[in-house]
Order: sequence, then C-alpha cells, then structure tokens
Amino acid sequence: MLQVRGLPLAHRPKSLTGVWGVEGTQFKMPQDVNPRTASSPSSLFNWMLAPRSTYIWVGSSKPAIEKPAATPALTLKLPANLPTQVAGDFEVTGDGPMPSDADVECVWVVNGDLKNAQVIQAAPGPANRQWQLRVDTSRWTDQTTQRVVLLLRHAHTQALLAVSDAQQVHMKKEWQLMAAVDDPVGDDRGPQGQYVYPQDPTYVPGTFDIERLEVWSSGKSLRLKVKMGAINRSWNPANGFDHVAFTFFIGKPDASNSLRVMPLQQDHLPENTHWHYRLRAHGWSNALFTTQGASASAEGTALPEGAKIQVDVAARTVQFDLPASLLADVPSLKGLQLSVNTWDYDNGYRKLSPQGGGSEMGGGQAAQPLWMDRVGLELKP
Ligand SMILES: [Ca+2]
Ligand SMILES: [Ca+2]
Repeated sequence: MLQVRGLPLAHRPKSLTGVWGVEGTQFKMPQDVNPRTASSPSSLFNWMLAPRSTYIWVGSSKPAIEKPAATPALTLKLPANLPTQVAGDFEVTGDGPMPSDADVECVWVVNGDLKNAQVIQAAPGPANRQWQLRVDTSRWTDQTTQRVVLLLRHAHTQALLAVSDAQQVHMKKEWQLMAAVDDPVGDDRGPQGQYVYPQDPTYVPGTFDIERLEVWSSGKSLRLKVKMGAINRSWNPANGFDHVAFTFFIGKPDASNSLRVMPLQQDHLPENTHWHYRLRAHGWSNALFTTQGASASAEGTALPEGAKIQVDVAARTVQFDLPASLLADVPSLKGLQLSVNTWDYDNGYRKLSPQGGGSEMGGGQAAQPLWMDRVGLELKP
C-alpha cells in the first residue's frame, strides 16, 4: 500500500504520472493516479499495490511546504569581533537582541553542519543583549575557509526562522610536536628479521625502513609524519610515494570497542595496545576504517575521508593529516596509541613466500605476518 502522509488535499499534486514499475519480476508501467480523488481518509492518501511490486510516479507539482506561523522580527548580524583567520578555538561576543521566547534558540552554524551547530546562550542581564561563545574548531580542516552563519530556529521542531548573512573565517592550524620515536635503520625484515625485499630492482633499499615517527597535533587534529630510509616514486604514484603501503593504527585512550587484530596482515598489535581507526595508504589508495565489521579477514567500515598526504622527497618524509573530525569526541589526545607498519599493496597486501618473487616478499611462509617494519608510541597521559 502506498501512503502519502501529511499533505492536505489541496496541497497534493493534481496527478501522479507513472514512469516505471515492476510486479514480481515483470516490468509493468503503473497507471496514472489522481491523488486528490483517491480514497483519502484522515488526510492520508492510500493506494493499493500488487504484492512484490515497485512503482515510480512523478508528481505534477511540488508539494507546498507550510511556513511557520510566526517569524520573529529579528535581524541577525554576525559579531563585529569575528576573526578572519584563526589557528584554533576562539571567542566571539555578540550584541543582541537575543530571542526572548524560550522556544526559539540562536545557533552558530559552520558550513551548514547543523548536526554540530553550537547553541548560543545569552548572558544574564537586562534585555539579554550580550552573548559570548567559545567557537569549537575541532572539526575544521587545516588551510580551509569556513562559512559561518547565525540562525534562529525553533528549539523543539528545529524549524528555521531566520538566517544571518554568511561570513568567512580562514583556518590555518599551528602544529605542535607531541611525540617522536626513532626506529633502528635496517630492521625492515619482518617480525623475526628474516624477510627479504621483492626481487624487482625498483624496490630500492630503505623503501620499507621506517627511521622515525613523529606525532604532531593542533587541537585534536593529528598529523603523523614518517621518515623513511628511501622514498620511491618510480611509477609516478598519485599519492607521491610508491612500492610501500603504510598501515597506521590509532587507539583511543578508552579501549572499549577496540581491536588488536591487524586486518589482512596476519598478525595482532602488541600486547596492551589496540586500535579504533586504521589508515591504509599506498601510492594509489588512502582509506580510513573503523573497527566496525573488521576482523583478520575484513578491513571493517570505511570512512568517507582518508588522510591528507604530503611527501617531502628531500627529507624522505611522508606526512598524513587525519580528518579533523576523527578525534573530536575524545576529551584529549593524551593516552592515544599510534603505530605504523610497512608492506606493499596492490589490490591487496602483497604475498609472502620462502622464495619471494618480482613483487613478492621472500624469506617467510605465506601465513606469517605481513609487515616489514613497525614502530609505535603512546602519547603521555
Ligand atoms: Ca626501521
Ligand atoms: Ca622497527
């Protein structure tokens, strides 16, 4: 049964034109329907469909949306002290008038992201004219321009009542080194030190050798910088490095819902370490996963955004900026566990065998762990 809810008779389209349909496995064009004459008790429009059928109709007009009855007579202006460039969270103060109706709230919205909008509280005082807001920039990406508006909405229905002009704030983060760890040179031979590089000469020595991991932060944004023995870019890779895949594991301080298994790499993270997010990046891929659905044989749920990658060939570093929103929910970055390992990847982690091959690692059995070098650290609590 088809039901079109909530549209009063007069607001329904005059006709619904059938454009596509199936009944069971048979194609069947649906009949045109007049929703104004169809049986419609209590403002519901009901239409019986055959079992296991799907139809598409196109309405003759767009349904009219009812406007809220009372729009407050308010003009919103953005605060005069709104900065044009920021490096982190900042304070703004505004001069009202703030809505006096308890059912109306004033909110600060960035880039249309209503889900993370901040509700503005008027400071107590006569006429509720003054307000102050500490703007949360934890979801703002480095080197981007944010579009900021104030809006009034109904506190319960969230119906939009008024919107201010938009203004722009540029975010340029200031990064601080949180921790660094040096890793031995030449330990790029697997967990037991017996693996050998693939035989193709483009796998230059040092390609898998991590020499240093640095963790930088700006607020709760995270930058992971890896110094390598060599940066290989023989095939002009999209991400600026080649013949190596980096797999990062990021564990939040609270270990609930975390895992130790390293998907597709035939190993686990060391004892007392865990991960919530996993980034796998090689020359042509850059994918960030959560633990949901992850196992030894499955990578889990991919997030829409990977890392922002920058390569410095002269310094032999590859830098990964994680999406700013990734850790916005943790109270602080203290206690965060980070590790990275190297292997190679081509539509799957490369194979391992005793004899090795052109692009296959050698010196190990096929079922042994698939990583050449590894380093990790924990941000000091
Ligand atoms: Ca190393
Ligand atoms: Ca190592």
